[in-house]
Amino acid sequence: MSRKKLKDEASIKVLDSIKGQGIETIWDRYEKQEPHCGFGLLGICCRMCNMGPCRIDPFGTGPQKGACGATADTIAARDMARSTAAGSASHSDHARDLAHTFIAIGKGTAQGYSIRDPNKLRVIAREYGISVENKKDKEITLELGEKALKEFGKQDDEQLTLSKRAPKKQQEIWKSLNIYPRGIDREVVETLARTHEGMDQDYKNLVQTTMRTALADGWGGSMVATELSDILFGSPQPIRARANLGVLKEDEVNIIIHGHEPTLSDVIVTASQDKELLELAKSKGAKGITVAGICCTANEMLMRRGIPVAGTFLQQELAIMTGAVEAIVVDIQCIMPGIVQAASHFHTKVITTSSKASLPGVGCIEFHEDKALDTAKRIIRLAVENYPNRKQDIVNIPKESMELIAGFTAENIFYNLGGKFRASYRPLNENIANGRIRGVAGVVGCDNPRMGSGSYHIELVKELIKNDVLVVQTGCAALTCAKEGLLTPEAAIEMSGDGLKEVCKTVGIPPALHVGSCVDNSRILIACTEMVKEGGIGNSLDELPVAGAAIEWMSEKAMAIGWYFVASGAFVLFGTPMRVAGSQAVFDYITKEIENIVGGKWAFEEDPIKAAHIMIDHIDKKRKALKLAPMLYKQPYKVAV
Ligand code: BF8
Repeated sequence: MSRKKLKDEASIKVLDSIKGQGIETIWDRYEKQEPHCGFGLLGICCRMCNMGPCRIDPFGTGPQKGACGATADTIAARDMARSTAAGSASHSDHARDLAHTFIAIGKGTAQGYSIRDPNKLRVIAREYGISVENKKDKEITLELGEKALKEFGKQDDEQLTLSKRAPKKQQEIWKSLNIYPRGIDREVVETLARTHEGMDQDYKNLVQTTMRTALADGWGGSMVATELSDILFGSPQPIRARANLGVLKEDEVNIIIHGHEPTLSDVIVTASQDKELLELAKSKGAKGITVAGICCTANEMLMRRGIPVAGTFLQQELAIMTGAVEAIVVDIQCIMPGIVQAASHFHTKVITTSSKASLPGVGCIEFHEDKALDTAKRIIRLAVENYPNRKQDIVNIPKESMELIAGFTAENIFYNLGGKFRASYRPLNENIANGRIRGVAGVVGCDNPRMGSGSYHIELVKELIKNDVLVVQTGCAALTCAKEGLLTPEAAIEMSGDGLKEVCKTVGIPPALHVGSCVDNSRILIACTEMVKEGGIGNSLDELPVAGAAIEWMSEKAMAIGWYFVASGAFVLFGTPMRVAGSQAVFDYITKEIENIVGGKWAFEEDPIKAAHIMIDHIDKKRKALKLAPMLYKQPYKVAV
C-alpha cells in the first residue's frame, strides 16, 4: 500500500530491480507493521511506569484512566512534551559538537579545518559580546566556541541568540507566559523531569514546557548550529548542483555521506580530491571518486560545496541497492538500521563515525577533530580498496537526476530579491503587500512511507506556488522537491501563479528556495524577523502572511521545529496529529485555543491539496487583517476545503 504513493522514478526503478531477491526495504517493513496500534497512534498508551502500559479506551466504554489516574489528556501531552525534548536535544547536541570543534580549532588541535567565513566569525562574535579588534581568527574562534558552549548550561539567564534576535512582541509574550527559555540543557532536563510519573499532569502546563523547550532549540540550539556552521564551512551562496540517485557514477568510486553533522563530511569532500587517493582509485580501475550526500549532511555539503545529492531519508537503502556504492559513511541522526541489512546483500561498507550513533555489527571509525583529515583519508582509502569488489553486472544506477539551485539564506536572500542596489527585504515585503506574492510558506521535514513517500511535499509545493505563495525549504522536503525540478528558476515559469512568476523571473530565482538542513529552519525564523523589521506586512511574527508545513513529518526533531514555530506565532501544518488525537482537550487546545495565547497554532491534514489551501486560507486571513492589496492576478482555481 504505502509504496503506491511513491512517485520518484529513480526509487521505483531500484525497487523493481531488487524484486524477488529477498531484500527488504523500509516499505516492506512498514507494511508488515500495519495495521498500526490505534492506542499508540492516538497517543493514549502510557509507558511511563511499570504499572503499565496503561491504555485509555478511545470509544469511552473501557478504562478512561491509567492505574495512577492519568487521563488521556495527561498521557497525550506528556508524550508530546518528551518527544519534543528529544527533538530539541538532537538539534542542540549537534550545535554543542560544533562548539567543541570551534574550541579545538582555536586551540590548534583540530586537523584539516580553516574558518571559511571570517567576516561572519566577527559579526557573531560581536553579537556574543566578544571584542574582535586586533585579534586573529583562531583567538576569536576559541572565545566564540567557549561562549557558545556556555549557552547550553545557562540556569536562569537568557540565550543570547534569542534575546538579541527575536521580535520584541514575541519576547514579551514568552515572558508573560513563563515560556522564555533558559539554557538548552536546563529545558530538556526539566521537561524530562516534569514528564516523569507523578509529576506534571496538567496538559496546559505540559504544553507550556513543550513550547519552552522547543524555543530553546529554535532560537538557541538550532540557531547556534547554523551560525557556527556558516562560519566554519562557509556561508552558503546560491549554487547549482544535481539531486537523485543518478548522481552516482558507474565508473567511479561512490561514497555516500549521510547524517547531519558536516564536520567529518566536509573533510571527506576535501580529501576526495587528494592526488594520492585519486591515483589509488585509478589503480583500482575507477576513473575518480564521487562523494554524494543523503539527508541533512547532503544539505550542508550541497549548499556550501555543490556536492551532489544521492537522495532523501527514504533513499538511504536504495542508494546501496544500486550496487554502486563502495561506502556509506554515517554520522548522526536519521540513520536507518535497515542500511546494514541492505549492505549485507551488496559489497557496500557501512562505516559509523560517532560513538553516539552506533550500529550493531558495524565497524566504527570514530571521528575526532585532531585527526579529521587522517580519518577522512582512511575512510576514502577503504572505499577505494572496496571498488574491485563491486559486481559490475548487478550495478543498476537509475539515470534520473535533476538540476537545482541551493544555498539561499536569511542574509543573501535580499540580494537575490533586490539586487545590490536594493539589498533589503523591501522588494519582498512590497511584492507581498502589492499582491504579487500572496505570502511565504516553509515546506520542510521528512519523507515518510506512512504518507506520500515524498510525493505529498511535491503536490503541496506545486499547489502553493500555483497560488503565488513563495516557498522556502529545508531538510528532506527540499531534497524531494529538488528531484522534481521545483528548485529551479524554470519551475517559476512553468508552474507558478502569474504574480510569483513575475517576481521570480525578474530576479531569476526558483519559486521554492532551498535554505538548508533541518537546523537551518532557524534561518526561516530570522528571515521572518527581517520581514517584520522591514515593515508593512505585520509588526510581529504572528501578523505575517506566512505558514509552515511538514506534511510528511516523521522524526521527533520535526515536532521540536513545529513547536518553536507555533510558539513564535506561526501557523504549522502536519499531515498527521502528533499522537495527541486521543485527547480531544489537547487537540482542541493546540489547534484552536493556543492561537489566542502565542499567536500560532497547529493544523493537521494529510491531503496535500487540501493542506495547501488550509495554508493559503491562513495566509489570506493574515492579508485581510493587515488590509493588504487584493491579489494582482486571478488565480488558476480554488479548492473548497
Ligand atoms: O533533520 S528531514 S528525515 S534528514 S529529520 Fe531526518 Fe527528517 Fe530528513 Fe534532516 Ni530533518
